[in-house]
Amino acid sequence: MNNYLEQYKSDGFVIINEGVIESQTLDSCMNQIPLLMNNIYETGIPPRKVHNLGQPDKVIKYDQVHRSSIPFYELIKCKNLKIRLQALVGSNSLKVLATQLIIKPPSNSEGANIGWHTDDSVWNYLQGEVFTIWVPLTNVNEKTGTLEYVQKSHKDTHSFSKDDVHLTNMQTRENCYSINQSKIVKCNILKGGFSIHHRNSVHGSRNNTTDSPRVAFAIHVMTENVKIVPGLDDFGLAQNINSEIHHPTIY
Ligand SMILES: O=C(O)CCC(=O)C(=O)O
Repeated sequence: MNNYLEQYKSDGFVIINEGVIESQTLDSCMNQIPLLMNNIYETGIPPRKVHNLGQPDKVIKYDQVHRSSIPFYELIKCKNLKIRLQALVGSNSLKVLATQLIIKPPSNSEGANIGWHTDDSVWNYLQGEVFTIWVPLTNVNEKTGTLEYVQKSHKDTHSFSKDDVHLTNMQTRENCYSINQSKIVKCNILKGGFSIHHRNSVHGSRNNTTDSPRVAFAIHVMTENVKIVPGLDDFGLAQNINSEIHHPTIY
């Protein structure tokens, strides 16, 4: 087993702080943001949902941005990422389930952070190997409101609610869930690196105290070892599973 995989299995996440994704690929995505903010979608397909657009003190989020904007699709398909993921994950295949573009403005307001949650709390319709690749488009550190993980929390049982987990607030969640502060690991990642987290790993991110927006692209992926639970809303997954626009293949 490779070291990164061992770390992922032990901690519930792994941080690859190496220049895997080329700057040009990340910059092309950053250059799309003004277009997206003006509802201009290169492919003609709108994102599934846009949250908080026009609200400067809140996290702005675009769901399924990869089908609206070509550079995000190209990032998913980038060769270096594919090679690293193939070596690290070791599955026969890896496909995109969903993506999110998360833009966190510099602000100390309550709506400008992301409360503790697990991705699992919205994946009740899926059993098996689904996880998240978190790609910051710029350098991230504590000041930018980077992603924070609770080490080994994937081994615990959680009861996070199913509301839009990426838009809940950190302060409220800290009151509801007791987090072991000594287990928190903050992602300090230079541009080109990324992290991977388990579906049951607790994570969240605080306010951005810099002068520029913190931008990250979350790619939720599934291996061949995944099953759709019958009888639940699967958000069109079964119907579109073979569509490269909706669910691109990484390898
Ligand atoms: O970008 C963030 O701060 C949160 C990301 C997240 O929750 C996720 O990728 O699952």
